Amino acid sequence: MNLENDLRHALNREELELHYQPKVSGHDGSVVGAEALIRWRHPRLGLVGPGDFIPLAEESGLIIPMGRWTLVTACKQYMLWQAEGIAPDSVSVNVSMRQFTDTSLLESVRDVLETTGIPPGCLDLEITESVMTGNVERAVSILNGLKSLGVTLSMDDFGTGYSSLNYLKTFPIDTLKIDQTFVRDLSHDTKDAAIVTTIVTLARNLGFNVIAEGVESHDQLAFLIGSDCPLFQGYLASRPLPVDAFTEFLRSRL
Ligand code: G
Ligand code: G
Ligand code: MN
Ligand code: NA
Repeated sequence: MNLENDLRHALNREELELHYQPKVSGHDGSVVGAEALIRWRHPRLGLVGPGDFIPLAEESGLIIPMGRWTLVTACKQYMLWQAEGIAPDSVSVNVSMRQFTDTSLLESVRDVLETTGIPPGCLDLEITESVMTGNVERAVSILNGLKSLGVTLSMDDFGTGYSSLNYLKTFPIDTLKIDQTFVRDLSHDTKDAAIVTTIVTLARNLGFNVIAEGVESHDQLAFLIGSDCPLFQGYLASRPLPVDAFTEFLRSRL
């Protein structure tokens, strides 16, 4: 068995699928967004998570066509939700470092906007702080290029990487996603609580939106709402769901 070889065929054999996790307002439970999370339905191994194949896809370069497939699939799906009148404000797609630095990214995004007709402001790209570790001028220029297409940008896993506040100032991003490691022990760890309130203040003062990840309990949510961070993602609202189940979730929240 050779996983890399299997992965090579996964796209053509239509073994990849996107699950979606809602981004929710803690005030009224309304769904403001959907994050697309890739899964591989392997014929023998069953459902394989991205942690087990994204690194392989990055090494082999397969991440590039796979990333294109993810963009197209998520945007087409968004347009189906829109046609049904149940679309949230946006759909988010994760973009890894290798995809980010690939010269074809801008063209892929431009192309998907054109072919699917998704309003650019309804497509959100999630990047990580690792883009700050390479050539920063180049990173800023890529981000500006994406912004000029009208899509929004989220900084994923914020607080876990090289978060140079200096770079943050020059990055044209829209949203900070507070990493789940800070949220996990929020209710008992005063340091995590301090970090979360500080990130929220930072985001507010810089004019960014902010959302918390990995929210599992009402206690965590209550703290976040009290800290002016009502938007969240996490098992408390829903696990990532296969597309049909997620569509039902959207219908139920209307
Ligand atoms: O729920 P989960 O196991 O799906 O996600 C694990 C990791 O995989 C997260 O860091 C997430 O950002 C990443 N990931 C999920 N889907 C995609 C995708 O379509 N593209 C990329 N590059 N990363 C993804
Ligand atoms: O893209 P990102 O690195 O943020 O990926 C999010 C990861 O977190 C995915 O693997 C997703 O399945 C997982 N996740 C989402 N909500 C929760 C949660 O409430 N608790 C935990 N432990 N993991 C979560
Ligand atoms: Mn993400
Ligand atoms: Na994250």
